[in-house]
Amino acid sequence: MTVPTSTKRVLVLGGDGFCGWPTALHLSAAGHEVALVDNLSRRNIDIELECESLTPIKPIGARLRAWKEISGKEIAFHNFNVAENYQRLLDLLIGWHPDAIIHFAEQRAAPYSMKSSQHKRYTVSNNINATNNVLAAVVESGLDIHVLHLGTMGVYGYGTAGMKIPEGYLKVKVETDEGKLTENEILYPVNPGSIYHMTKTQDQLLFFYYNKNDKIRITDLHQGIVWGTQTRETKLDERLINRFDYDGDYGTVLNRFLMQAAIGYPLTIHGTGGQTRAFIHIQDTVRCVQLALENPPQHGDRVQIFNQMTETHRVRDLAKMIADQSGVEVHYIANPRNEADENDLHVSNDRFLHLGLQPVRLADGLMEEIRDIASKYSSRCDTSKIPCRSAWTQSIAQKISK
Ligand code: NAD
Ligand code: USQ
Repeated sequence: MTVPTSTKRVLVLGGDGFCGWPTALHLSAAGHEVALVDNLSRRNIDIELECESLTPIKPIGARLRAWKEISGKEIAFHNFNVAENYQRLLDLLIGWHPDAIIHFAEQRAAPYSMKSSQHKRYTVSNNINATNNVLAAVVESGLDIHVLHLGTMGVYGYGTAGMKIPEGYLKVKVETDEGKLTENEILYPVNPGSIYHMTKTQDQLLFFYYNKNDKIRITDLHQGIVWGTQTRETKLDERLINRFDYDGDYGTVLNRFLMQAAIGYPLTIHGTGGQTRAFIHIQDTVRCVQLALENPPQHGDRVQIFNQMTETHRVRDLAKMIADQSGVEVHYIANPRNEADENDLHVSNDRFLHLGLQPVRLADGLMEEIRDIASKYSSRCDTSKIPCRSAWTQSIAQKISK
């Protein structure tokens, strides 16, 4: 285990989740002092959806005891709702003095956010209030805390305007009233594709404002679709195993395809499969967060935005790659989402590459993931939960029910 040059005290919000849990272990292993906050809402959503992680995740207490036994390191856990329990959050900051907060604590599934008006309203109030509470509490605490947030590539939409999507800011030329061209940099125009993605665009504005007004140091990580399950630390003991979502609401496309290949369930391509998306392995997620934590913005810097992704792929190409390796069938089905059938996507990710990220290549990890996770736990899969039933509009709902 490496010891960082400067050990930080890090509060991980959403630390029981798919990205938060392995990040917490990774930072703890790297020598940082880590505490978690989570209201276990994601585990409650499993109960609502009557579907569990494909991997047998342990309760948070058992996870933390196992980590203590294996690493000798203690991680504290606080169970409260960041979006609702402002005072508890503020007291924790004032009492514990973190150097950094890593904010994962949001409802993160686009299909779940589109299921009904109740799910839309929950996602908006949970995500936006959580982010605003974090920022307001940092200001009220008077502490110099670096805020890192997990945002999404989806804030940009998935078009390219003939250029690589830059890391957050777009250079523009504006014609003044006198007819002169002036140069400026603005936040890249947002184009969300779901209520969930829309909350992330609102988060961006909150960051912009609190950074401008209160000089909070903020890093916003615009992450692509995370694939894979395990990291170096979660592999150390089965009690540390990470979550693997495969259902129609929370399962993301590549992990779903890997699980479907493992059980011989035809791959479910929405529409033409021409959607191109950005991807990153969970091992690279935790490395990127560590790099961003250990390279904070300077005082007075604007919000730092990193594109946290390593590869782009078209959905039908992913399906072909997995079908070629596993022999599973591929099915084209009506798309429950309101999204472009085909798009190109070129993304700049130079900032993490310059900080030394060496990406895990998709082509190298797929079969290991099928063998070690998807096949191993396939008996836990409830195939009735695989179809994506959340429709973006009523007319799409009618179309897909035919
Ligand atoms: P997840 O649902 O597995 O984890 C989120 C955790 O936050 C859960 O444990 C949940 O219980 C907790 N939580 C939610 N609202 C809370 C609240 N109000 N108070 C306290 N705890 C709360 O999701 P994830 O996949 O780990 O995603 C984490 C973050 O990363 C999200 O913000 C998501 O938008 C972002 N992200 C995820 C992916 C991906 O592919 N999984 C890709 C890009 C960005
Ligand atoms: N898709 C299929 N078949 C499936 C499942 C999905 O074709 O069985 C398609 C979808 O229609 C979509 C694409 O695959 O075009 C990606 O869907 P996804 O569920 O893998 O990803 P998405 O909804 O975009 O959300 C996920 C995470 C979210 C994160 C986002 C990053 O759940 O938290 O913010 O990826 S990004 O996509 O870059 O915006």
